[in-house]
Amino acid sequence: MEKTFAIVKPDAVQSKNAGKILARMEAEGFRIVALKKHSITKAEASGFYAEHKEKGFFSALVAYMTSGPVLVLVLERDNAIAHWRSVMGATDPAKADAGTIRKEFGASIERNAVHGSANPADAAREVVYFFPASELL
Ligand code: 3AN
Repeated sequence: MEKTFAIVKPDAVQSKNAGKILARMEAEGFRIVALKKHSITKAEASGFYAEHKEKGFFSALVAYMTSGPVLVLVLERDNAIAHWRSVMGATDPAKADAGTIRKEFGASIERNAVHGSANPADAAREVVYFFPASELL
């Protein structure tokens, strides 16, 4: 069993698609290990996306991720990291395959509905970034 970290981003929460996305997570065989609604601070978003801080879209990304509450989650199943990324689809919803969450719910490359860890090292870092061990159940 593997864990991954996911975010239901502000656009998806605001458009009331969070419930459908949670149902899709369970339908895909993920166990929800942790889940909370959270308002990401500017400092948290800047640290979370530190790898992108030199990119032109960084300040817009931080503004967007702090524009409204999100759901943060830890998900578990076999091959969780790769499977969740395949269910999310490509970063740009316009390029995402039919049936993926970003195709269905993403509005743009920035407002793309969901996040998922890219690899095991990122998953480990991202889980502890938002959850103490006592909240992993
Ligand atoms: P992914 O979330 O698919 O792993 P990353 O890590 O390359 O994609 O990008 C992190 C986030 O930054 C994306 N989810 C998206 O919201 C935003 N982003 C990535 N590329 C762009 C871009 N070219 N323009 C605007 N926002 C972007």
